[in-house]
Amino acid sequence: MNRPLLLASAFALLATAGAAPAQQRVKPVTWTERPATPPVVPDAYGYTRRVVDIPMRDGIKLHTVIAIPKGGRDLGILMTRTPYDAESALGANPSGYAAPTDDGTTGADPITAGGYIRVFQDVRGMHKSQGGYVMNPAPVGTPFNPSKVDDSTDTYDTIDWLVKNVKESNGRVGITGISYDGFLSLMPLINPHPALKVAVPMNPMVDGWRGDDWFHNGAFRQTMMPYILSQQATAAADTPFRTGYSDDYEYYLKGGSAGAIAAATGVDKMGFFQKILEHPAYDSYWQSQAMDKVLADQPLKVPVMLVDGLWDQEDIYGAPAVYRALKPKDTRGDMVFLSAGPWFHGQEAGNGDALGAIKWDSDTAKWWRRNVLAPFLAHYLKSDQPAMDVAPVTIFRTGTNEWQRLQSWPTVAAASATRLYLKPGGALGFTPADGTAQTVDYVSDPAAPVSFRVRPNKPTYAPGSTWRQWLVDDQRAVSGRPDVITFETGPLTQAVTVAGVPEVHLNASTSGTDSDWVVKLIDVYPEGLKADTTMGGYQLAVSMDIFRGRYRESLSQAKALTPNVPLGYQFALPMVNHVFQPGHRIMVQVQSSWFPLYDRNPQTFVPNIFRAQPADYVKATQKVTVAGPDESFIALPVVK
Ligand code: PG9
Repeated sequence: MNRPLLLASAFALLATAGAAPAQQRVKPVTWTERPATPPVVPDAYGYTRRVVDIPMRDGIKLHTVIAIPKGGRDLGILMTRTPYDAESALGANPSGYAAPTDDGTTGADPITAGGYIRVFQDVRGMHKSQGGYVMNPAPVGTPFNPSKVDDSTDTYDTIDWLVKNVKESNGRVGITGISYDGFLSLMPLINPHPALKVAVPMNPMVDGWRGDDWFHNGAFRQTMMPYILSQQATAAADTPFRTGYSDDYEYYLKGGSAGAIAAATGVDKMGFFQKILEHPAYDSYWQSQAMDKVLADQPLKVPVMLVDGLWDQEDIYGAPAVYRALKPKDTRGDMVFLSAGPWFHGQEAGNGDALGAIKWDSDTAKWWRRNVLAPFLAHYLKSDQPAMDVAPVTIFRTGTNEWQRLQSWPTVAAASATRLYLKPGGALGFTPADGTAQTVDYVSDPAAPVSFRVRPNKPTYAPGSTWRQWLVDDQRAVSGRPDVITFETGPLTQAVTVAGVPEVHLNASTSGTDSDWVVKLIDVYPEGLKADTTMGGYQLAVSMDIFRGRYRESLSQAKALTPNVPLGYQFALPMVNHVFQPGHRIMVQVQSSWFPLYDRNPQTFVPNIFRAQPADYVKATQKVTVAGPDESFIALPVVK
């Protein structure tokens, strides 16, 4: 090495002598404990798993997990399509839903016990499937699906592949799923594949505006915004919505309008939220994809059993709505079935002996899986098509806690409902009040909205959240509030059985130019119950819902309310099958906010509540008519 270079090297060496030694480049380290090829692990529950990416008619491949009973042949296929990760859904337990009972018998779980080939598939754009993701995509041919594919065509193409490539199959395919997966069990009823023999949509999302996940009668379910972010930001659905608050009530109150919160959290960048923002009313966007409406226009080709939770906190509208739409088409009475249990969202797949504090004296979910779902699936999926003894309607009657097998539902048609009148002095009764018009008044303050649950309101899916039981919370939590008005009968001297859809006929004025009305039908337990003192005085809501006043004249066109003029509001409450026992009281509560589940009505009419400004939120004096010719009442489907 020549001198200058030597010196330069020496200086370079000296210059670095004091500093840490430069990162010395080393060869890639291949040291590992992972075997070169993954081991073949024994399958759980005696199933062989096969994972395939099935090409759809447009070439997009959908990730599909197939669990085949070992050594099985001539088996029915039961499939579930999902946005919630097929591989994790079909994890240890191949049924993907109800786990086999601890005692090892799987009779309680007809899916695993049924010996079916179980198939789970990621929908387009979610998890390991290719393609773009659209929330509950509208059917092909409707205004908001410009493409040639939807979940109906994807299911058709998947079934076609399965019956041609799964040699253990008997060529008979069923589809089932809860909630979003329930929506995905309805879509294939449009132009069904000939191998599709049965559909069992459980708690399906059917109409996102009328009464399922996104709005109820126009009031926005803003605590679903974290779900929108999670589902749409990435295919892995792994984007958290961190509020920094342990109480959603506090967070959403400080956040202002739902639109402001969306802008602050990135939710406003999600395509589905942008559609919600653009379609706050029940316009063609919502109506054209309401699955009860869509299927009402389709020929009835596949037997379907709608499964409903009477206290479904997420999709209480869907199953009854589709049943109502399809039943008239079922002229032979052997195509459309309804099951309804005392369940929260999806509880039919788990343990059904209680819901929150309410005990049902038996595991209603297990009974239903064993006595209804198992024979129903077997009849359509097994090669020998065993006979089944499943009634058109299997519904649990709470209060007496008994299953009913009925030929039709509801038992009491709306036309023959009995009027339950809201009366002065907080009275409630089946005879109208005497005298001229009177009102019961309260002040609704958007700065102090009525909490839908005891605070702190944990975020919906936070660890320890009891979200799924909120519909059976004791309403005494808010009964004492001055902005919750209460009407109550005396102790019943004989049972009152309600079987059908209660309909609210509220007459009320507001000093504002918009208003929400929440009406709750409640069973009040007697004090000092000998059997179970913890339930003394419990106020169990058997049916309740919200209506956004701006839509009173038209669901598709918001219109300002005339201040201080009594106006009529008519809307249905979720269906009921309940006995108010002697000694119990019937109660009705009325309020004008249900927060933070529903966004606040500013009570000033603005074109779009998502864009309401702080100054728009004003107190309003509400006056509910409780006597005279316009006395408010609930048309109650009382069994006489
Ligand atoms: N209720 C949930 C959901 C359904 C459809 C759309 C969005 C959310 C669910 O449990 O899947």
